[in-house]
Amino acid sequence: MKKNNVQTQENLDLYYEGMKKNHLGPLWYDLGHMVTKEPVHDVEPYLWKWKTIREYVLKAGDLLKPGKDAERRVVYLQNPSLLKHGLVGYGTHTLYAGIQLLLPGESAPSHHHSQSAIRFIIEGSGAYTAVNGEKTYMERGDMVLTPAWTWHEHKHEGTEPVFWLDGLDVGLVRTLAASFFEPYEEESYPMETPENYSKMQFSMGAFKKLNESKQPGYPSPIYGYKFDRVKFLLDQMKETDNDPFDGYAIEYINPLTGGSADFRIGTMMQKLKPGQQTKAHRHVHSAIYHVIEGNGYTVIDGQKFEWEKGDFFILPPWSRHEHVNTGSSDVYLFSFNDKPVMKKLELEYVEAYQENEGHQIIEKVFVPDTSLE
Ligand code: GTQ
Repeated sequence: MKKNNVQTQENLDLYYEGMKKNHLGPLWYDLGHMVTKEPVHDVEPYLWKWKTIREYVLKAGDLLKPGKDAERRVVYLQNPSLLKHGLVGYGTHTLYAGIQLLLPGESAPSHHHSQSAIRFIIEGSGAYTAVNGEKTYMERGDMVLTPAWTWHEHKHEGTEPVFWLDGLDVGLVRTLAASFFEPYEEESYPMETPENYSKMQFSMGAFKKLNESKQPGYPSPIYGYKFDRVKFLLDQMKETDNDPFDGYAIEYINPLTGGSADFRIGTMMQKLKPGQQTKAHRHVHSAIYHVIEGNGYTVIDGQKFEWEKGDFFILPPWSRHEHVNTGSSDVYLFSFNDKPVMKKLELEYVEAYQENEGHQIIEKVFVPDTSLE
C-alpha cells in the first residue's frame, strides 16, 4: 500500500489542498450547504412609509423630466439586506418595486424588455399606459399589465400628478440571465388598436374576431383590471370565502387560462374587516405589499411591522406572516409575488403555523435601518 493513500491528517490536508487548487470540491462536506433542508435566502423583511417615498418621488418631479433626463421617473425600493450583497433595485430576490410619477402633460417613451411588469395606481387619474398600441386609462386602485416584451409607454392627459407602483421580476430575470431591453425607434408606438379595446372585448361577454389570434396562453388579453370590480367581488364574499391565512382575497387572472393575469408575476388583493386577524403561514413564494386603505400590522417571523395607507413592505420567501386590521374601517392590501413561477417550476410549498393557535409571539418591533445615515 502506498503511504499517501492512508487516511492520516497529513494526507487528508494534502488531498483537500490539491483538490482546491484544481477547482474541485468534496460533496461530503458541502452537500448540506447546497441541498438545504429548507429555503435559505438573504431577503429580510422591510417597510417603507408612503410619506417618505412620496416626498422623494415628488422632488424628482422638480429635478428631472421623463423622456429627457430619465427613461422613466421612478424611485425604487431598495431592500437594505440585499444591497449588502450588491443587489441594486431588489425588493426581494426576485421582485422589484418602483414608484413612478408623471406630471400633467408628460410622457415616458415606448420601450420593451424581457421583464414582466405590473402597475398599481396609487394617486391621480387621467394618465394611460399603452401596450402594443392600445391605451388603458388608469385610476386609483387599478392594476395594469405590461407583459414581458410588449411595447409600452405612459402619458398623462390629466391635471394632477399621478403616482403608480411598478412591479417587475427584475431579480428573477437577472438570476436567469435573461434580460433584454430595447427602446422603440420612435417616441411612441403606433396607436393602431382602439382605446380600451381589450376591455370592450372582455368586460360584458367575451368575443374575438374570427381571424384574431387571441389564444389561451400568453399574454393576457386584458391589460386593465379595475378597482371597482375587485371591490365589488370582495364585497360579495361570504364568511365561508374568508381564508384563515389571507382573509378575503382575490387573485387577478388571465381569463383565457384561468391562471395568473401575468404569466410570471402574481397579483392579489386582500380585504380585512375591522378587528380581523389572519393566522400565520409561510410559503416559498415572496411578495411585495402595498397598503391601499386602513391601519394595522403584519407579523413576519416574529417581527411586527405597523402600517398605514400608502406604506410598502417586503414579505421574504418562506417567512411566517399574519395580518391584523387594528382600525375601524376595512383594510385593503395589494400585493404582487413570484408564486406563478414557483408553481410552474413545482417549487411552491405552503405550511401553516401550528403553535399558539396559529399566532406568532411578537419578539421585535420593526425600526427603519439607519446604518447609511
Ligand atoms: O415604466 O416601463 O419602474 O421599464 C422600471 C422599469 C418602470 C416602465 C420601472 C421600467 C418601467
